[in-house]
Amino acid sequence: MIKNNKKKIALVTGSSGQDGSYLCEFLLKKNYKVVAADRRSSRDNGWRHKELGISNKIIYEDFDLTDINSIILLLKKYKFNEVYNLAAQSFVKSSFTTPISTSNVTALGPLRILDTLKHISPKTKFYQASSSEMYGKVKTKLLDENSRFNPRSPYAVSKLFGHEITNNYRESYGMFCCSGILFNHESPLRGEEFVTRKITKQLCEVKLGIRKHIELGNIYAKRDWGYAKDYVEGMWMMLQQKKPDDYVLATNKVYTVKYFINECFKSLNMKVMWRGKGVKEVAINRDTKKIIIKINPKYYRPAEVDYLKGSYKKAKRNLNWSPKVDLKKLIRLMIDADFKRLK
Ligand code: NAP
Ligand code: G4F
Repeated sequence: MIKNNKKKIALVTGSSGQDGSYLCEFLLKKNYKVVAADRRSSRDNGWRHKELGISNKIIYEDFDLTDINSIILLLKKYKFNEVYNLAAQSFVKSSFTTPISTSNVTALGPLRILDTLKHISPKTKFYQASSSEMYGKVKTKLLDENSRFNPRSPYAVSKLFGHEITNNYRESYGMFCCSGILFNHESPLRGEEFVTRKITKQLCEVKLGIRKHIELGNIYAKRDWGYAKDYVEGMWMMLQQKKPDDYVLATNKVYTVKYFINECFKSLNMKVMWRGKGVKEVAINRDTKKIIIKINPKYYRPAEVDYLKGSYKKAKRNLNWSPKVDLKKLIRLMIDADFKRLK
């Protein structure tokens, strides 16, 4: 078993994703030895790690959250101080078309790690990436650690299982397990299928004349959007506390997708007018008179989460965590990065 007496060793699952990449970067800065566990992918070429310049500082291990032996081997090979379980089928829309594989990864995945840790390394601290999607159809305007969960997608149901089983291992076996109930967080490293990055990238393409228009779904959904880099620091803070607990990380602010789009227009210096309603709603470029945003019902979901706004009061009180980047600044960061890549 590989130990390291000087440096702490952390395992990051889902390290190729948005949060995994920033978390690896953050832990390296904290002088951790970082083991990144990812499955072989024909799509991802490690672009995020390359952009952050961290590829040669990380130990990469082959791993799949559905493959119990890959988890056992990994947890036998290293004596981890901390395990961050960020791997998931994380795209809500896809969970409706692939509910069984989503549950296998997103619900049973954390259980596979927890149960293996219980047998092999029960003192290792464990972080589970829980989600504000678990609240689903909300009854209260401001959501916190005590609000009721009412999940609306196979993804959210799976995350709720992961959340509850993490609590169960903490209570039953005294393991140091924390769940971060994270509200939406975005960045220049966000996947292009998620609405914010889809908008920033595709609007930059429209601005540069590479694309004619964008097609979107429900632009009246409201989200609490923060900056991913702030949120990975919060994950680490949770595992540095004396006692394990669950925390909401959020910004306490809520905006519609349409508001996000309008802020992007401002940021890109584009003058636009909105016309029509429902599936006929469009955004028209005032100068060219061309339609640049259309609604396409194919982006609607069988069940929608209309509203999510979180309170980070407990994280502020216990961790001294608060979000540093507001929506305007976040949009600036995303648009600047997309422009730079496209040029
Ligand atoms: P992401 O960019 O989609 O990354 C997900 C990661 O999971 C990718 O590295 C992916 O690898 C990996 N993965 C998927 N299936 C796997 C499997 N079977 N075995 C091993 N790895 C697998 O997601 P993110 O935005 O960074 O989010 C990180 C975590 O936080 C996720 O669990 C997500 O559900 C949760 N979360 C995110 C937010 C948010 O707003 N970003 C909010 C709340 C919770 P591939 O590249 O091979 O697909
Ligand atoms: O960007 P989204 O796909 O994110 P969603 O569904 O809120 O999920 C994200 O945040 C969760 C935390 O609350 C995470 F757990 C999860 O892993 C993921 O990171 O969609 C945001 C909203 C939705 O209401 C969606 O219906 O935007 C709406 N939307 C409108 N048009 C669209 C589109 N979403 C996408 N992806 N693409 C569209 O064209």
